[in-house]
Amino acid sequence: MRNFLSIDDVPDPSGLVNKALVYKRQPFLDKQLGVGKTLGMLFLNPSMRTRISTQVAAKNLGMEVIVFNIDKEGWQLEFADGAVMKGDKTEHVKEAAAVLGQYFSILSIRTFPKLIDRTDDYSENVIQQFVKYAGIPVLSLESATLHPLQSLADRVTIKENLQAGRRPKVVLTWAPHVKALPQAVPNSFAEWMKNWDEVDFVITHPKGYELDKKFTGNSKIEYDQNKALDGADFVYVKNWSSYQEYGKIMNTDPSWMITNNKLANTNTAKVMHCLPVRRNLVIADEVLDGPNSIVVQQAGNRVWAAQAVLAELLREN
Ligand code: AN0
Ligand code: CP
Repeated sequence: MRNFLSIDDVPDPSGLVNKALVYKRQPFLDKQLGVGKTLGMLFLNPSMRTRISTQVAAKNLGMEVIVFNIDKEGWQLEFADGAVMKGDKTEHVKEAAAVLGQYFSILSIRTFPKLIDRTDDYSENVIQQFVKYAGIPVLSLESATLHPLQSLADRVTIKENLQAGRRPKVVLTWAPHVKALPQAVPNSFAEWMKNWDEVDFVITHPKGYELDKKFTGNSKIEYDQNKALDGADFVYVKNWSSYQEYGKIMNTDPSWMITNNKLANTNTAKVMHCLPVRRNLVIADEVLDGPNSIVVQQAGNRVWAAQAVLAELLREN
């Protein structure tokens, strides 16, 4: 594994899940593996879980970590090839990435989509230029279209909660939100679920919220949320803005919020969300405070997912 930008970089996703679960039992198993190695963490956008869990993971492996909030503390970067840099951009990614590549063993980056130009966002221009010019392995901390560290932790969490002898129904449901959010989390979750032969995967959302087929493939779409939730074992809740009408909010129907009533016909489904979650807009208090929410366990597993990925990058580079 050279980089970790999507599931396509992972030769054996189930093996990586198992490695994460090994680190959960033995956090310091490989505490020498990263000694003398440095992880650079570059943030172009906010983060709590990804930032902290990846730092903890790196430290468990003996790595040093340097965090750089480039959006707030760095020079403004130019990404366009051939730009005449007379505006507000001080430095081109060609130099910035190449320089950072000299300082670190692994470079990790969070870069959200702008949600204006779909072609530009879906080209993954920002993270791909870091890959091109840094010359060291690059780890995604959520890019324009994918959040693979999240999805790996999600799969770890589902695996931990499987009922023996039962093939689970996993439902990804859209829920309302007041802001236009990226498709990265649902795109990525769909990739990691459709690749997993131990689950039945269904996506439900209002019309107009279809995700890019590149990520969902032949996954089943059920537009009736109640039908989709029927018999579900896991309900993964997430808002995203439209891919078709790119970056737009097409629907704010509060009846899509996840409540206990919505979950009544599930198989006492476990409820998941990547967090941060807006209470009583996306998921009701009664669900988040109830016995079937596993959102905190899910966020906890971010450490072990990141540790499994960092260990692979350290071993193979
Ligand atoms: C971001 C998103 O939806 O991609 C990050 C989630 C991990 N969420 C928000 O901006 C609220
Ligand atoms: N789930 C997630 O990536 O959270 P943060 O945005 O806080 O990192």
